[in-house]
Amino acid sequence: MKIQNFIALVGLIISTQLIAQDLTEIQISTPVLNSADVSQQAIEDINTKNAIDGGDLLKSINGVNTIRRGGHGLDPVIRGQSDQRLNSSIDGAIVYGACSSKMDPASTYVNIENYDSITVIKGSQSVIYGAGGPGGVVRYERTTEPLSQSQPTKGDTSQKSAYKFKIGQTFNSNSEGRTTLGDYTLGLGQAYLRINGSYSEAGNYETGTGLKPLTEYETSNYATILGKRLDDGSKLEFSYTNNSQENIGFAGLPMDIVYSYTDIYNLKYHRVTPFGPFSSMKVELHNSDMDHLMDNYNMRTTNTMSTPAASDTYGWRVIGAMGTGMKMGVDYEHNTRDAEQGMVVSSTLRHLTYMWPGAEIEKLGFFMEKDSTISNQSTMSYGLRFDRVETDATRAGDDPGTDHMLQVTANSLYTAHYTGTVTAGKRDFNNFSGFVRYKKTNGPMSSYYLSLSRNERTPDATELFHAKTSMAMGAKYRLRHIGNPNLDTEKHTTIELGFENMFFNSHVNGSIYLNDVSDYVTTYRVSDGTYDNSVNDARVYKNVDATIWGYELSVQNNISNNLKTTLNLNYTHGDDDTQNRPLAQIMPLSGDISLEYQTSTVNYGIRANFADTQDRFDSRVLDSGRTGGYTVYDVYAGFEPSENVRFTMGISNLTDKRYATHLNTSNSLDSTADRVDEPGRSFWGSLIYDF
Ligand SMILES: [Cu+2]
Repeated sequence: MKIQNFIALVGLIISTQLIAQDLTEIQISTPVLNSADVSQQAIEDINTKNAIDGGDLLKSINGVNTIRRGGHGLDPVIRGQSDQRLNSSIDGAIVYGACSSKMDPASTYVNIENYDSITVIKGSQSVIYGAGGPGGVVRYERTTEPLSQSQPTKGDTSQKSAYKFKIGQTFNSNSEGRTTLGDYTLGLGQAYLRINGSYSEAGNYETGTGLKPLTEYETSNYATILGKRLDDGSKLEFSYTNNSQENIGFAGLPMDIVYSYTDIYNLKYHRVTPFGPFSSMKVELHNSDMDHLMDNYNMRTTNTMSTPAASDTYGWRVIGAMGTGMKMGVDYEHNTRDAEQGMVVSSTLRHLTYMWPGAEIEKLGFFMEKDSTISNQSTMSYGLRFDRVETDATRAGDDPGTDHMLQVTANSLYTAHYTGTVTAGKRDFNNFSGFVRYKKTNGPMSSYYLSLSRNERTPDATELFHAKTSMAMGAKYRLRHIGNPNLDTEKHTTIELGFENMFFNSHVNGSIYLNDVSDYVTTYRVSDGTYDNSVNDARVYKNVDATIWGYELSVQNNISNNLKTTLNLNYTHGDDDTQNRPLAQIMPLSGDISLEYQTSTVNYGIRANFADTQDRFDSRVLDSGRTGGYTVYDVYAGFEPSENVRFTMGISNLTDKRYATHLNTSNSLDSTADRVDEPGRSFWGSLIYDF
């Protein structure tokens, strides 16, 4: 299948009610056409550009925007929520980045050519994918089956030599970026061995004005997957993934990645025969270890800062299916994050603070979810989740040294910037989340749903414990970034209406939501932008009340059998009700409109991507300021000269326009640019050979 179903598939993917229903189906008796196949197609069919990483790929989905800090590591935002407010998993492993400056949100570790499917659930429409995650769920997965099952033409189980092989090469002219990929599966009857890998590198890209911000990167990714379908049809699979990133430039940050080395291990047992009260069940174990080093020595002319960091996570989940449409389970995860702030003081590199002072967050969750059929046309779905969360900062009282007065404990920084004597210690949280959703289907292209949800999230390691110190610069502490160990949990209550219908021959699909948040965790400066108080100039955190509302809308029209248009729109509006100001990092009205022609072997398309001006911003910490609107154009084409060969090419940003999304961070290196601009015009292409 090719582009002809791209629009319909993306429609399926982004339609939260469908995805939520499909995903909660954990019956996995046979590899039938399920949501995994749908999304698997989608990852191949979102080929109207060469995606840099997982975040860049997600931008192809309406309602997902990204924060850009450099050429790599695009940070996805769904409904105004990013980073730890999205529950991101890689092959089921929960991944927390190892960088306290957000160089590596989870999606960064996805070299997309190595994955088969991507699933996005916007908002709180399911409780089985971990604690918190009010913005939604993002899952990257590989789907491997014995070749005897997935490839009947090649996989004669009597033959020992069944295999699949894919190789490919991509290029981008602008950054001189290229990715080489390979994917090999060896079938051994009901067992399989899959090895895949990719290597990517790119130089600094050029913006529409000819500026070349520091955006180069180099990454490699490989994985080994060993699995087997057991005699009863159950599946046992082990996978190991190695991701390596080196010399990643961030024009939008004070430092760059020297290296990030990641190992991810997964063990999965998906049982399809009854066990106790369960008709089927999933048992999964995961572990991820990350080592990260950032500095401003390696790729810049300065040499003052160096921060080693690490993030280690392990966990497991057990989910069982019972009766009709009922799932229940338990999950657990334990994350430890460490970072040490190093700075050259009086020409000696000194360890100033434990910036993530042994930050440990442990979560134990119990959940149940059920889909009930009320009538032929209507279903009621609901879920409940309880999380016991424990947080600690085991090194908050540790003194990193006594050689210099700038060497301080994390506790002394919390105390300097918050009320009273603040000592980070062990805290417990009891979090309750849940949803109820009513869906009515009137026909194949006609339905609506109404949902009400609550999502409770414990603040993350940075929000609670970050301890970055600085000297006073002109009697101000602007560079300090201090977490608040006394933050409360964030409570999101959301009402959402979704609909799908045919209007004037167009397939219209959309959702509108209102999210009322108690104790939203926000970052700010007490000086309120006046910068006249030395201590209050630091970046700190507090809980506020907030309101976020918005919509996603998609309209598809078939002009003829081969010609289609699609309009995607998304809008988010965020208010900090306590401080009576806009929330930071909120994308204005944006979207795209495309015209596509396709047959079974070729496709051509032109697309305009646009965003409105954003006048609502909070420039104290995160926003650069007001952002102008823009429209940029892409053209693309794809060819399948034979069943095994796929060739795509295109030009992105056709008019070489200089622009930046409102979410992009300030450019800290180029004086002529106020923020990290998006790439200018680029010719790109890819050639994939599958045999
Ligand atoms: Cu970093």
